[in-house]
Amino acid sequence: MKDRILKKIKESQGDYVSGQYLGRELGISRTAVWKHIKGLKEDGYIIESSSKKGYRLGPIPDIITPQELQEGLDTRVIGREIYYLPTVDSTNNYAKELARSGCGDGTVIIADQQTQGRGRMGRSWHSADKRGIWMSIILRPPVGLGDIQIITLAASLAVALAVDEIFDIKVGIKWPNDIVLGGKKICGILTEMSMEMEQVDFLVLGIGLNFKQQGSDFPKEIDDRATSLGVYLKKTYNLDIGNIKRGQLIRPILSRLEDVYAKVNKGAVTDIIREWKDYSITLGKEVYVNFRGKQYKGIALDVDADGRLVVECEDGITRKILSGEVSVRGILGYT
Ligand code: BTX
Repeated sequence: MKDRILKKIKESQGDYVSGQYLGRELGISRTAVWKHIKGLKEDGYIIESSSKKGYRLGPIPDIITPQELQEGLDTRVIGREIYYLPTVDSTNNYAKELARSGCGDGTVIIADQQTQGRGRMGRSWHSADKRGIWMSIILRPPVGLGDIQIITLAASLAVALAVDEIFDIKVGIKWPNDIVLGGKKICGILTEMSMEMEQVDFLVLGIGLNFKQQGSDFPKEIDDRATSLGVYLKKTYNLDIGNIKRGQLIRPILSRLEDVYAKVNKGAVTDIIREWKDYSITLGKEVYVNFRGKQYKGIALDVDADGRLVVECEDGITRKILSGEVSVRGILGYT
């Protein structure tokens, strides 16, 4: 009912709508209307109330509820179901629970804040309140285990394409899926999966994208390696993104994700790799890689059809790395 009231007061485009009219249209009492309006205000909407004229919606704030995100979302699978949480330990944890209880392909879990955001290999991910995009997408791909790495690459490609579309800037992707601007990380992706009888049951793509943080919002330990879109755009183009809502970037990310996910499911893996390479800042660079417990220095030559990084190591052997740590020369020395 709250959603229907919101829709009605949005439709009036800044004019007052009386409680009586809303009650009549929706078949509820004026007191019930008032209660739902109170709920909408608690969600963060600015609604002016006048005893004579009724209710009027103010400018829409930076809210990431399903109602806001789904308005204008052009996807068929990704984000058709969205769970919003003001705060959560980790959207990936929440997503895994939800996936086990049987939710659909493309379900999105999004939070304003994470108290225990997770990175890869047990590391933590700093997720300040309303400053970034902290979301997880549950996928149930009909593909085999071998294509999981491609989906991970495809996810970073989707973020890169969306950032390009909205801000007209070209990010770099450090293999497999760190997104970098000006040598610093703006986005990390944590892919987790559950197998059943040797089949992929579900996959959780956790995307953490620094959006509106100021430089001082990052803890000391990471401020030499982390930045946000806001800091980068201000510094490079003197562009202030204070008024841009997270939803304006979340929707294109979900749309581009739907495109690349469809391509993976169709088997169009070479298209994904080709597009991914266009953003790569790893290929052609000197890298350090960990391979079966040992560290090697070499040159990153290519990404193969399985999404593995092909590295020509100093000992003359070419190794194919499926996952793990890669340090690239030129990103803060080696990062
Ligand atoms: P990662 O292991 O590549 O990166 C983690 C490392 O990055 C940390 O050890 C720290 O040095 C640095 N770091 C921590 N926070 C930030 C930040 N906000 N910006 C830049 N650098 C940072 C990358 O892991 C994968 C991160 C995925 C995060 C998403 S958020 C939604 C979902 N839920 C969840 O718990 N994780 C994912």
